[in-house]
Amino acid sequence: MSSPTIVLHHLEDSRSIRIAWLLEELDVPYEIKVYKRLPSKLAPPELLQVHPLGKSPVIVDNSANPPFAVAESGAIIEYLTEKFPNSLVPARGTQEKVNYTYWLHASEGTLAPPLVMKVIFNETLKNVPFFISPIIGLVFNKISEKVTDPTIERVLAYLESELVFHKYAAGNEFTAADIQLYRTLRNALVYTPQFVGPKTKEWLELIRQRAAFKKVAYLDPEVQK
Ligand SMILES: N[C@@H](CCC(=O)N[C@@H](CS)C(=O)NCC(=O)O)C(=O)O
Repeated sequence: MSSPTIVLHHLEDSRSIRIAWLLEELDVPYEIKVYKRLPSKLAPPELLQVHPLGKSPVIVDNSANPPFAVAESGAIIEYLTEKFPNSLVPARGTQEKVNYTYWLHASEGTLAPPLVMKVIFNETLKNVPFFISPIIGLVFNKISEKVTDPTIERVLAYLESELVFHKYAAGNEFTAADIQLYRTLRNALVYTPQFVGPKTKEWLELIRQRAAFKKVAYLDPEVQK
C-alpha cells in the first residue's frame, strides 16, 4: 500500500478535528500526527517546524513537488475540496454556495473569536489565586456581557433561524461548512449553551451521526464524556 500523501498535524482537542473529519468524508488516506498541548494549553514548538504560525490544523501535501504546507482550517477545506472530487461544496452561483461561503468564513471570523475569549476567561479563572478570582470573575462577566456574548447570541440566533428553513447550514445537503461550524458550535454548547437553539442542537445530533464523524469522534473529548 502506498503511504498517504496528506499528513495532518493535529493538536489535541482542537479545531483540527475538522480536517480529520473532512479527510474521512473525502475518503482520502492520510497520516495523522498528534501533538500534545503544553501546560499553558498552547501548541508545542515542534509545530513551528511545519508552518511559521505553529498552530493547528496544518496539513502537508507530499504529492506536491516539493511538498508544501497548508494552514488555516478554512483554507485547508478549500484546498482539499478543490483537490479531491466530492459533493461537499454547493454549485457555483447558487444561494447554497453563498450560504456555504458565509458559514465557512463566519465560523472562524465572527463566531470563534468571542468564544475563544470565553475559553481564555475560563482557563484564566482556573489558574488565578483564589483570593482574587471573584474580582477577576466580575471583570470577565462584564466583558462577556458587553463584548463577547452579544455577538455569540446574534450569530447563533441567525444560524437557528436558517436551520428552520433547511436541514444543514448551507441548504438541504450536508457540506464542508457543517464541518467548519461543528467545532465552533461544540464550544458554544460548552461555554454559552443558553444561546444554542433547539434546531441547532438537532443539527448537531444529525451531523454527529455521520459515519465519517464517528471515525474521528475519538479526537473530541466532549463527545467522549
Ligand atoms: N483560525 C485558525 C485558528 C488556528 C488555531 O488557533 N488553532 C489552535 C487550536 S484550536 C491552536 O493551534 N492553538 C495553540 C496555539 O495557539 O499555540 C484556523 O481555523 O485554523
